Order: sequence, then C-alpha cells, then structure tokens
Amino acid sequence: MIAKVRAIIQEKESNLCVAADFTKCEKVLDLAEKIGDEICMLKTHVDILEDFTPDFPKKLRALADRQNFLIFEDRKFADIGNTVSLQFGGGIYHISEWADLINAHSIVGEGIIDGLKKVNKNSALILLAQMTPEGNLFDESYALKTVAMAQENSDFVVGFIGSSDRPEVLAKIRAAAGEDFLILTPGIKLSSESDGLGQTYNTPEKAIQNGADIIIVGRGIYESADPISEAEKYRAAGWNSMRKSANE
Ligand code: S5P
Repeated sequence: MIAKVRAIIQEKESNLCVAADFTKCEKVLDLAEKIGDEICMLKTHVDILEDFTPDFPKKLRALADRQNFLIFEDRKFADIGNTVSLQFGGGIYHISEWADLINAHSIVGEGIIDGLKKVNKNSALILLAQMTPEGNLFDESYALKTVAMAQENSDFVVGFIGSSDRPEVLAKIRAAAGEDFLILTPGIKLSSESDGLGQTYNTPEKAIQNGADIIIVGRGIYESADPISEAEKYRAAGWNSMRKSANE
C-alpha cells in the first residue's frame, strides 16, 4: 500500500488528501468528481452522512478507480478488538468492503489491530500518533510507543496521523518511523485562522518541512467558493514543498 500511495503521489504530482466532510452523499460525490484529478486520497467520515445508502461507497469506489485516488475512511476506531471487528466489517457501512485506508487509536493496545485484521480485506491501517486540537493529550511518549506498535504490525499498519502543531514530536516520529511509514498531517490551511473549536492550522509548507508525506485539507477546500482552483493551489503547495524538501 505504501508503494501504491507513493506511486499515485508521483504520477499525479499530488500529496493532497481532501477531507470531504459533507453530510449528504451527493455533495461528497460531486466534490470527489470535481477535484479527483488533484488528489491522491479522499478522506470520508461515513457516519456523518444523513442519507447513506450502500450505493454511496459503490459510486465513490468507481470515481476513485477512474480518477486514481484512494479512499481513506476516517473512522478512528478506538475499542476492544471484538467490537472494532464488528464496526469495521459490519453495521450498515461495511467499511472493510470499500476503504483503502482506515485509522485507529493505539491507546487501547494491540488488540485493536488484531480485531481489525481479523475482518480486513484490502485496507491498510493508519495509527493516530498525534492529533491537532489544542489541549490534546497526545505526548511524545505516546507517539513513540505508537510508532513501535506500528513497527510490530507493519504487515497492516502503513502510517500515522501526525500534527504540525508539535513539530519537535513529529520530527521524532519521522526519525523513529523512517521512510517505511507514511505521515499524514491534518490541520492544514493556507490562511491559518482558527475554527473556534480548538482545531490548529498550519500551512502545507510547514507540514511538509516538519515531516509530513501527505497533507489533509478539509474546510480550506470544500468551504471555498471555488473548490477546484483551491484544490489546485493546495496540490501545488504540497507538491512543491515536497520537491523542495527532497532536494535539501
Ligand atoms: O488530529 C486530527 C486527525 C484528523 S483525521 N485532526 C483532524 O482534523 N483530523 C481530521 O481532518 C478531521 O476529522 C477532519 O475531517 C479533517 C480536518 O478538517 P479541516 O476542515 O479542519 O481541514
């Protein structure tokens, strides 16, 4: 999966993942179609969709295959192995049928990885090593233990969520993980105002300098009046920063 992600990034010159946090399926699909050529990944929160039907992942899968991007379902699993296996494989969403990437909290220990693996089909797992909100409880020790857990499970875990808001910890995650894992950084905006709900924002340049492989952008793109040209701006900013840091 890591090779696949890196190949898409090179081919499309895009390390941009867009968070399509709409509450209607049609809006997510419409955005995906419009910006599909600009992104390497589309991130979904399937449980915020008010009108979900099994048709949604089918349509999204078709778009992803046609426009060559991956689907990352941001479910943030955080329960015992048995429960997450039911949440991942069953319920009404059947996430294991269609997601290329999923994520989970490491706080509950390795059982969560085993539970997800048990029902896994073709997905790869991202662990949350850090988060972006102000006042979060993720510290350096937690982040580095999360990296160690990933290294023990590298047949399934392919990367981490890392935050540019604590760059010194992110740098240690990068150093410990090496190039064998991907780091995805949310909390990205070209204009870095806050959202009034604790989200912290950094620019694409800063995130890449701090060690991110992939930038995750939500409202900066989908709330803009022209999401296509905004996605192109973020794509170019992320890609140029990546090339610049590769040459340094
Ligand atoms: O620490 C995190 C982890 C994630 S996955 N902080 C985040 O913001 N996210 C997700 O990234 C969040 O759930 C949302 O879907 C996206 C950020 O959205 P934005 O609108 O603030 O760019």
